[in-house]
Amino acid sequence: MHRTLARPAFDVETVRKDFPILQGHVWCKPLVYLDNAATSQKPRAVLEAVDRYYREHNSNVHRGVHWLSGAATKDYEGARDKVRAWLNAAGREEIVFTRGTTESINLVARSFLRPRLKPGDEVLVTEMEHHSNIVPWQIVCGEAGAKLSVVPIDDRGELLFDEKLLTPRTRLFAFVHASNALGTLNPAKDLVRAARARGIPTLVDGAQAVPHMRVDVRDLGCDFYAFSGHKLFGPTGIGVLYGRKELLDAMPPYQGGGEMIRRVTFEKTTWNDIPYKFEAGTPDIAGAVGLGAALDYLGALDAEALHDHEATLLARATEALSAVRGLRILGTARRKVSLVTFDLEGVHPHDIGQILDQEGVAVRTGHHCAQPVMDRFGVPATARASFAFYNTLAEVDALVAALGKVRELFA
Ligand code: C6P
Repeated sequence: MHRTLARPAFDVETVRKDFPILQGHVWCKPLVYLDNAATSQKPRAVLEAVDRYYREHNSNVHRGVHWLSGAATKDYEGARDKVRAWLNAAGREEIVFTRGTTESINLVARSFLRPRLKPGDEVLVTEMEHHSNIVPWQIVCGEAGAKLSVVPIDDRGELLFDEKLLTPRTRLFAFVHASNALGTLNPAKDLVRAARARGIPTLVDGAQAVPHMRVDVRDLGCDFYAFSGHKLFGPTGIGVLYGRKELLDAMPPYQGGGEMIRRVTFEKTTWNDIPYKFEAGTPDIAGAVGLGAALDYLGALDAEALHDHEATLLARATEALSAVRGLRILGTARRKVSLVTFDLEGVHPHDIGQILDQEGVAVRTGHHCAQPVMDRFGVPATARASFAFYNTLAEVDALVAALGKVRELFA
């Protein structure tokens, strides 16, 4: 007789116990936290690592000969090693700590793109970008007399990519890996390949991808990859820019100050090696420690089981929400991360958000910092439920039940 070795089912209730905030209540109702794309909740392992750092190792990095400074430096640089391994980057010097995705993109706009831009040049983005992956390019294009060009999207929220959009004037292709407004998961590897074939560098905004999947930057082949720690179950205030060594080496510093220098005189300053050249001033040491702890925590979970669980949440939410009278889902791409954006006929999204809140259900409403996406779908704002691996099917049902109340109130 054959014995099938089935994987144990993902035990979401056990995992939830790792997240203290999820045990909480709002308005006397159990919290149903469905705003994970804005920021995710933190497991106890992260909270404790940050607390331990401040209690036992707090000091400044790279600067002191004393024991504590050595301990803090080891913690901070250890976190860099963890991020390198997580992303499968070739070297630890390719991992720059920033404040988040937004700062990572601004760094590339200022230090990589700006010096290369000439009048008439183009930067290719997509119609589904977050403002953080539009405005920094727009600013430097404005200074240089260059312009943005845009990959349009279809009614499902999938890219209508045409290689002709990559022209001899394209100096960078910057695109979102997973859309925060629509959930679309873009074929990042194919897009990078198309750009590389023309010698065009790429930046991938990974803010919404990393919480849902393992990303291998060498497999993707991109030149830059940006993400925020706080969406990856780590602390706020810490983010990552991955950049290929040759490019980072050749780039001028982003900000001036301590740490990023080799030698300073009043006549001339020379730069430190990468990544320190891009880390002026005292960094967010505790944030890096917390991010490292988040990666350790995630690494101990079964990635495939998390993925399957999130796919189940997305399927259930999509099906149940589609059945709500007057509800329209924006973003029906064939490959999505686990979030659902919707509007409800006759109800302002802000009202949806407030009524859901009274039921303990936290969703985000507004333009999601993606106004071009709102324009594309002809709406000023939407509501968005975004899931993490610790959400449950019962929470999806709670969302649907709360939307039923919204319907009743606006009948
Ligand atoms: N999106 C959301 O609720 P920061 O703020 O730097 O950590 O991340 C900016 C950012 C960049 N790209 C994408 C795709 C994002 O989703 C975000 C943040 C949040 O959707 C806040 S607007």
